[in-house]
Amino acid sequence: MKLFRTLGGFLLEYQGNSYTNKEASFDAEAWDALIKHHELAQHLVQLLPSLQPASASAPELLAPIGNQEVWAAGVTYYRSRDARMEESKSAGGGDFYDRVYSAERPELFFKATPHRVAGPNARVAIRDDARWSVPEPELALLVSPAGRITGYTIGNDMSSRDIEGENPLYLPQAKVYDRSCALGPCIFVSSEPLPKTTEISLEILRNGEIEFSGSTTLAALKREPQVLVDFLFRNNSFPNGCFLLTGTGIVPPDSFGLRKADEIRITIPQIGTLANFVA
Ligand code: DO4
Ligand code: MG
Repeated sequence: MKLFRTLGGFLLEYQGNSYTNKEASFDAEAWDALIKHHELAQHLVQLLPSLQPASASAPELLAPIGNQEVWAAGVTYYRSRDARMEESKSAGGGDFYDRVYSAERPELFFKATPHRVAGPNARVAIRDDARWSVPEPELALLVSPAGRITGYTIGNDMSSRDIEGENPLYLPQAKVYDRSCALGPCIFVSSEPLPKTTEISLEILRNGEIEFSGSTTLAALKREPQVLVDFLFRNNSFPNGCFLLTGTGIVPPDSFGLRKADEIRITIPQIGTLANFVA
């Protein structure tokens, strides 16, 4: 089951049919009330009789976020550990990445408030003071206020690699700025874990041509999603639930940096494709 947030409300794709709600106003609070449900899949099925068949025209999609915080896990794939050790070596930070990759406690960091999040087909940004920026294609978890994974979406953890590489203490500046995160195109609602064979793929297009592409699978994710969530919820509450990005396993080579007008496409087959343009 797929749940989309649209300009006029929401759209639910279920068993080959599309349904929509018809409420005079469907704002961020209404979206929160919907997606924070502890039994989201069951709740949506119960709503079906009150919904209308959706029209054939494609509605404008919004990021599937209301008032949730977005958090992120880091160095959960060997590829990310490797690239970051290399880029921070001269700053003396290389060892930290290796240690956090093998430690019991994961790296978790605050990524974005809703106003910093871009939706499908919207602009993501590179910082004006960064020389080297990359997208990080990541599986994003929708987590209920009680700490249960109720759905999945696609996340882009845009990162300024030169700023992070200069000093690990610059991480919040490398990671958190306007339009540094994208989410979408929908929430794939399921309380079942995604299979390890699930593929995450990235394509970056420049002037319509593929400039970089790469892929990985969830088999390369070192930590179980629920373990990441359990650490995040230690002494931390999320009244509207939250989104948690699970780390990147695709890092373009050092010779690659994003440029303005590049198109970023991230695909996870069960969820769809999240496309964004760099501004
Ligand atoms: O340690 C820095 C951030 C790591 C990260 O964002 C990732 O591995 O995806
Ligand atoms: Mg990341």
